[in-house]
Amino acid sequence: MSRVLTVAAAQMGPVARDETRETVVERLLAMLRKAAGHGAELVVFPELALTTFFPRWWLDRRADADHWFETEMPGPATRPLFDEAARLGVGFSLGYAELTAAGQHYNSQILVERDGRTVAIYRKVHIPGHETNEPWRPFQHLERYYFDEGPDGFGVWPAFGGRVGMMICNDRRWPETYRVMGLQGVELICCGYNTPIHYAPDPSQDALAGFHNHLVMQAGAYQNGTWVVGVAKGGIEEGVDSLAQSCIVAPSGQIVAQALTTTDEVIVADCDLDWCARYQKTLFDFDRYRRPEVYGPITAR
Ligand code: CDV
Repeated sequence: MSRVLTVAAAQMGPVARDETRETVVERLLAMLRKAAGHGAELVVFPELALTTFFPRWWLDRRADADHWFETEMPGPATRPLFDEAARLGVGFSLGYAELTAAGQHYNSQILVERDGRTVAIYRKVHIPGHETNEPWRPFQHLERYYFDEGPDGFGVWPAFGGRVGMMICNDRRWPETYRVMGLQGVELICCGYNTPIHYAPDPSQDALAGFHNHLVMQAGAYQNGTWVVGVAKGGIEEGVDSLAQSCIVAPSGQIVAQALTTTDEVIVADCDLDWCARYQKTLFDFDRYRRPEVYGPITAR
């Protein structure tokens, strides 16, 4: 049986601070339908897709930010996306801010199968930025103030006829992210991101933002023999220019589809999941060649 999965990356342009969830979901629906028209079976949306990237602003009372968070998924505003996806028989992965019943705040990404079943919720492991507000700081990125660290690590789930994992934005820069999933036989990783192009702590990196974005996802794909779908919320959002360049990367490390704009844009690729074994069972045969006894420094504190 063929294991060619048609996957879409649904890149978003900016979401304004005052944009409602309903308006955003209309944009997501338009891209979902377009992707379905191209035969997509899985549509990957960006990190924090439902709102503007609110961790760029400090609020004295953290609870005042709770309106950016979803307390149920789907909730009233997101239900139309779930219903339409199930009607079309298309699965999706969606990034959003999650507030749990226990009061935990996570930067999360849900994976939903083609029949509407929730496969998993991934909670971001590597949270960048600061937990306090010091006005002298050049880099105002407060993810660590608003979000708790995801406690579950990197899972891999049987879904879409293969083995699917998730990571969010900063996770994609860490080789450990891919390797933990690679050791579980991952075949496709969904990754949403919001990446400001100007990196104030070291502006020499600004010109390399696009290069680094592709470098890490292409290397992670190749070194673990997996498809990687990287999806941006790009463009100038509330004055912050953010990287677009969404792409779909093959297990060979080659980019097979890439967004050309910085706005809402759908790109599609046929992802042959059997391609993964060609890399996972040859040069990177973990069972034969791995040397965990010499990797101690990776896990030592
Ligand atoms: N949302 C992110 O995790 N963004 C980081 C920025 C802050 C460097 C990233 O790695 O793209």
